[in-house]
Amino acid sequence: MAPVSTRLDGNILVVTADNPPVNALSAAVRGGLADAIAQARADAGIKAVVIRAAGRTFFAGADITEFGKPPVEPGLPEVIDLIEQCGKPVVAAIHGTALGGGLEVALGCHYRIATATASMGLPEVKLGILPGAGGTQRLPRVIGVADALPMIVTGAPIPAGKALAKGLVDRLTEDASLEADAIAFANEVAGCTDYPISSRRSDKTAATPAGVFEDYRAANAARLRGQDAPQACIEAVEAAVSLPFAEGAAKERTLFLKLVAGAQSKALRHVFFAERAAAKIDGLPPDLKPLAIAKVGIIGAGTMGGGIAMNFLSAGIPVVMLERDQPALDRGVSIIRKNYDATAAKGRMSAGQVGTAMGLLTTSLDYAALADCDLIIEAVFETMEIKREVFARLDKVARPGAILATNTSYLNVDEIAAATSRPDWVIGLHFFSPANVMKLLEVVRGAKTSPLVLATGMALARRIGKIAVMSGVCHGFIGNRILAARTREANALLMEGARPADIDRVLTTFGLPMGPFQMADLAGLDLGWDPAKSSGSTIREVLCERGRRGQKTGKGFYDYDEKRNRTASAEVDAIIAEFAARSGKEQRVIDDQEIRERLLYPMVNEGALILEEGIAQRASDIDIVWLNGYGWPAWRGGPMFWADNIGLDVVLKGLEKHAPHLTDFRLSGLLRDKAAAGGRFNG
Ligand code: T1G
Repeated sequence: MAPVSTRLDGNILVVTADNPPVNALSAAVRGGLADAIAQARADAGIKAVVIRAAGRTFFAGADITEFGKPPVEPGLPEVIDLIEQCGKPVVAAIHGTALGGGLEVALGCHYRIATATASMGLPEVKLGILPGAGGTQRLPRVIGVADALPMIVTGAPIPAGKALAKGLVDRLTEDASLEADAIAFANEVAGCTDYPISSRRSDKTAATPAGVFEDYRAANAARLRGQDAPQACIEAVEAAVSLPFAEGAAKERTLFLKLVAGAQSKALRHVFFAERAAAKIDGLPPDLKPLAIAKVGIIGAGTMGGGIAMNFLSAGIPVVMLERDQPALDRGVSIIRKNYDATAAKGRMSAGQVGTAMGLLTTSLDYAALADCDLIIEAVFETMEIKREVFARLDKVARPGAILATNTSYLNVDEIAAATSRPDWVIGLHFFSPANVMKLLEVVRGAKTSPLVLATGMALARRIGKIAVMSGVCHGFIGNRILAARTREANALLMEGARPADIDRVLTTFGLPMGPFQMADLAGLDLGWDPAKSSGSTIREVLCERGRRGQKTGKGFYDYDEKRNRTASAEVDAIIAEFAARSGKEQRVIDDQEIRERLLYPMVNEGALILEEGIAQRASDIDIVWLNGYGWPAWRGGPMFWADNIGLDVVLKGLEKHAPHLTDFRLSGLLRDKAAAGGRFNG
């Protein structure tokens, strides 16, 4: 069936696109829109046009699956020009998410009405490109540069109410009456004199505050560093205010074509599809219906337990939180309240929403309070002994059919499950700290975890707004196991003469938010350190013994001023050199290239081992873990995608070159074989 149909309603031509699941503007849809405009121009009886979409949303953008393939006419810019030059009023009827090319189609229309629940935006920058169908030229003309610039450069959508306030839409309506209201609106504007089409075409140059571009560049320099698309977005909007429309559109096209062919956009498009692939579990029966989770129990009201609880409370799911004593419980509740108040202070939640969320929280000191929970998550101390004890108790109080989940970051989920009589109901739900903020959730499948429990875990992750990746059982699962491989090399490099600040700088220059020693100072060097037992047997112990316990003590691997600005410490370098000498380690100068290869290549190798062992379903899952759990720069696509692009043979040669220095290293056969065959991890 053609994805675009038309019908006449009196003198109004109603054009409906129906291209599930999100009405992407495929070649067939573009052709259908062009035909519909031609029909409207040819028929004198037609006085105005309504463009709408069936299903759950107005056009959600160009069809991303077409990128990288030979272009098919008509192109989207041409279709939008046809709409704008139709000669009769065209009204966009927007519901759902009008995104990218979808909003650009709406901008080519002369009027826009939207449902109150709709949102709209130009997220192309998140794909490493820019709005390539007139968006950078029309949006500034419709809502002004000051409002258009952040929308285009950040890709963040705005709700319909804000769009109305900015003049991006002309009227709000309800979902149920959108089509009828759009037709009524079209009748209103058809032929009316005080809304001449010429005044509605967006080719008038927008007024621009002086210095808006310089100020924006200065305010966002750190955030935009290394990324091509945001810079190009700013350049395109500058063209919108300095050039006539046609020349500005040509500039936009040139910038778009350069970006879409570039490595960063290919990486970001990989990420887009990888995130969606991660939600799919190979081999699960397609008709498997996840269990309903109506009440969650959480054992442990510490930072993790409180953060985990917030995910469910914010999703409207009641939580009962358990602790060993009342003071710990009270502290936990106050952590949650403080976090919500901070969110409300930033305008991200209303006081009412905070009240509703807090109203869903109950607390108890008694395991019996968990008896009617559908899911119980343990977030207690990270020792196997304590976790097995907790699960043995849960086994006695949890109702049959309740899912028992551990939040362990490293420990063996099968061993924990074995403490119960129901290992098929046990799963790992590894949240990342802060659990109410970090998007990543590793869903750990035990050897006996049932498909139903696994499917429920994955569905629940989506419901609470997490990006879930399934992992098998190994020490550290996917993310932390790869982090451990990097940490081993970072520590070895210290002993061989690299300075903490150099190692961190190589990684932050690469695009990671922090290096291992900045992270260590933030977390605290004295995690798990016992002064009574300390024997100066590691660099961290020596630093702790010298009072260098991390940022919180004003010094760790770095020195910190009262504003927590960090500076490299000559004292630390001396301590490390002395420790290395005592350990019989030769110190030498190590260049950035060696540091980078020795930190990143072992990560790729560990990812390959994880694939070989079936711990991860696919290489792109590993990419998604490191993007969303550790801040790997999305415009590099993830560690496995990045390795594919530099060449697995280059990675292998680098590992072979550094082999004499590598610590606890086992070369992956998969990496070796793929390198030899000129293969890629990501297909
Ligand atoms: N093209 C092709 N497929 C798309 C698509 C798109 N634009 N958007 C979504 N899909 C697929 C997706 O892969 C998944 O497939 C299914 O639809 C459901 O998506 C010229 C050049 C709209 C908010 O960046 O943000 O316009 O896995 O799981 O969570 O300037 O999809 O089922 O096989 O994400 O409800 C700009 C991208 C494109 C919007 C819905 N537009 N999409 O979220 O469902 S570039 C975007 C989204 C552009 C112009 C430029 C979200 C959504 P499958 P989903 P969702």
